[in-house]
Amino acid sequence: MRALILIDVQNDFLSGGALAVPKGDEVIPVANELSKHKGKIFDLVLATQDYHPKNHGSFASNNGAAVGSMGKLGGLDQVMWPDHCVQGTKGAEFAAALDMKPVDQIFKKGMDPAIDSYSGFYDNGQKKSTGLGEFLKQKGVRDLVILGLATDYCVKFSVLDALRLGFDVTFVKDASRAVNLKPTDGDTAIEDMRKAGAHVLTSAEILKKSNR
Ligand code: VGL
Ligand code: ZN
Repeated sequence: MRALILIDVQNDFLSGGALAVPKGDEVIPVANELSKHKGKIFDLVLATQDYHPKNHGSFASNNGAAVGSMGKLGGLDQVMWPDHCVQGTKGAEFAAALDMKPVDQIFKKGMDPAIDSYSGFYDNGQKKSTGLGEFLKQKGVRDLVILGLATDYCVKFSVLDALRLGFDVTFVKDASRAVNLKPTDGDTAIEDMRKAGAHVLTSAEILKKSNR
């Protein structure tokens, strides 16, 4: 069983959004192309949604801090982000151009104001599960193909948790974009994922390998 996982393809991470990822919009057509193959290459298509209360501790505005500075949250180092993906706002919604019809289930994260949650599996303290890992195991899924936003945060931490949980993980290079607070962050994240055991492929390579 193989699942395609779309990480945080939400308005606030797209152009014009509160935490716009450079070229983030470019992941949408690639995600749509891959999710068309549900029932063939992929048995399941899942999505994660960053979904913060407006008092979330990762927001610079709630800490009297400068956006992009470093602070602490839940005893961990924490980037101070602009307010983003606030529950009930347009920015938290999935991109209008993202095809949600193939999506079987959505896993929300980042709801606890006292800790951030980059990974789609666990919060940053690895304390609370979103239910994604349990859901996948229960469905008998062993292989994961992961894409979305952002390469150097939520995608990377989702891939690393998935590997730790024992899944075979493929990261889709052309279907992900990085925040790049430092210009090399995206490339470093890809190296970290590769070193941890992820396959790094393009969407074309995935389609070709599956002969479709
Ligand atoms: C993300 C920063 C803060 C992400 C979420 O989806 O990569 N990055 N919240
Ligand atoms: Zn967030």
